[in-house]
Amino acid sequence: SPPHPSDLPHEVEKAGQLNKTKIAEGGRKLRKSWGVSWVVLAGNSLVFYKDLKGPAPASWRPASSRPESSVDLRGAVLERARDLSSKKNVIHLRTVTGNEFLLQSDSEAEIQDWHQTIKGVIRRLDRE
Ligand code: I3S
Repeated sequence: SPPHPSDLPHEVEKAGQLNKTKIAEGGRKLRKSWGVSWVVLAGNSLVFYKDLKGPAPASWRPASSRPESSVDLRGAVLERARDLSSKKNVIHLRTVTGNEFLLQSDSEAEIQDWHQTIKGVIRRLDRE
């Protein structure tokens, strides 16, 4: 069975629902495919879970769901996406391995908060 959140080694800094698309893999451009994900920022990673059908879970981690993927934030670059999407409130994340993601929220305040919080983790890792 999946670990209970309290058994996990890292504290969750932020979690929530975002629209997400991967736009590059290892530096190779991918065709966009937007979808809804549960995104969890914990430790040095951004972790993506499949969206749940139905109401939002009470806890940050959808019960009995395994992460779809996880991104190592060490050396990553995060910017507001200017010309990469017609959508509003989009951030662009590029990892050292050349994987690139767009994350989008209908709420400008939410995407600003994600931007600042993820930036904080990247800066902390840069100083280590
Ligand atoms: O950057 P693009 O290629 O204009 O991205 C759009 C397309 O991926 C489109 O899919 P199809 O080309 O398969 O029809 C998506 O539906 C759009 O959402 C993408 O643009 P936005 O601006 O929404 O990121």
